[in-house]
Amino acid sequence: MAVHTRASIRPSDLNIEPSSAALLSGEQIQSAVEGVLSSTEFIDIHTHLFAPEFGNLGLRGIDELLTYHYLEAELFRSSPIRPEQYWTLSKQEQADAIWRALFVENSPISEATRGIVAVLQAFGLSTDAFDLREARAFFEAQPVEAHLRRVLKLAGVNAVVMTNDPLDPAESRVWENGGLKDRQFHAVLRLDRVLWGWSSHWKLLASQGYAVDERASGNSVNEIRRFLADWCARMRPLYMAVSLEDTFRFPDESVTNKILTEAVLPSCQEFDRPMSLMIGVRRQVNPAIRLAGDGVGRADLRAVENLCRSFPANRFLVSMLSRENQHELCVYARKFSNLMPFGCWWFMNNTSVVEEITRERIEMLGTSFIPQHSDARVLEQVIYKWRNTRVTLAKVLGDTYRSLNADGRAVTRLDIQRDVKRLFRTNFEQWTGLQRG
Ligand code: FIX
Ligand code: ZN
Repeated sequence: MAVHTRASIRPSDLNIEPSSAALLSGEQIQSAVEGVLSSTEFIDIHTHLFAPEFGNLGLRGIDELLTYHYLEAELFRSSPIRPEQYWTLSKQEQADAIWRALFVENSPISEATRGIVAVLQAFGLSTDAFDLREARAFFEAQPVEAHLRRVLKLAGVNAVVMTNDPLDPAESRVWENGGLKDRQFHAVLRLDRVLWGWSSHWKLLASQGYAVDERASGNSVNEIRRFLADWCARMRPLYMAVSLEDTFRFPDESVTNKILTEAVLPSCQEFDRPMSLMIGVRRQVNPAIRLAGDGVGRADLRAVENLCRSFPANRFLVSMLSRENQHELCVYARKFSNLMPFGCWWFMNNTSVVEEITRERIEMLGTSFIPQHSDARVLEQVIYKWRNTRVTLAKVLGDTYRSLNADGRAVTRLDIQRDVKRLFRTNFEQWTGLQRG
């Protein structure tokens, strides 16, 4: 009986480049994987970057890179400066202090300090200068628009998903005056202040004309849905999102649960938007160091189990902050097709952990997950965060395809292109309809 296999298909039948349909030998796999990873442009599904029309909300340049809260946390471990002293300094003085302590007086071997070195290298700047004059002059001289496109090209990213807070006055002004125009940037309706910050922020909705109250009682739920509908029309968000503490429980009697189940998830269904849950932060365990003061805690993933089961018509993009929650998340994703694990969030975004988690996810989910997002807060960070991801994925995917080859199935460049595209584009496009624009 004739068995039709890929070997029996002529590339000309599929109008494809003959070499990409060729079966790769074990030796050829690694360079094919690296080639495909470097030639595939990724979608960065979660960042804190802003399109040019948001002006100075978008951070870039050496002073912002160095005063990144990851580096501030490391400064206070390697310098006698006290947080209260540090906050009295100007941005430039803060950057100088961080450069001196972490790059001059110590070796920049942490993930975050190595990132700065990689960015300087990418622009041909010296990586071991005693001060920041050269770097400052370079970044100050970069025309905003051209620099933005160049950075995204260097990062191999052609679509950037922002984090947009409808209750942030500076952002609201932009949305109310023309909104987003840049075709490489996409919006997300971030609802932290509405969901877990309700008691402090409900008045903001009331001041915008929504008849809500502190307990979200009476007609508040309908008014919150009206608020979400108005912002969906204004922002055309790809998804709605919230970060939640490690203590998050579902179901419970909290206002957060009430707003989530009676307003947000029904609105997600109404507008066919996924809901992103980023779970496991312990907010402000050390308030003295501000943004750097958040910690991590292991969460009870039964909340995710209950949400996926109770809301089968909703799609959940889920990222867990604690390493101890990753295996459970993979198992739950095997149980619920409305659950998409994504990214190695924040304290997880270290090469050794990214490699471990990605191997586990491939073993348990194949290509049905989204491996990474940058979480970049400063533009140029996408350069090293995506370079690190490509290096790690080349290692993991290379091993995976060599194992498949050893199992008895050869792979082609086409297979690798399809899989990489699914991991870093198609999964997200299908869940958000990004392609449909
Ligand atoms: O909640 C989030 O989106 C987190 O990513 C941020 O709050 C966090 O400060 C961060 O920058 C992590 O990388
Ligand atoms: Zn983030």
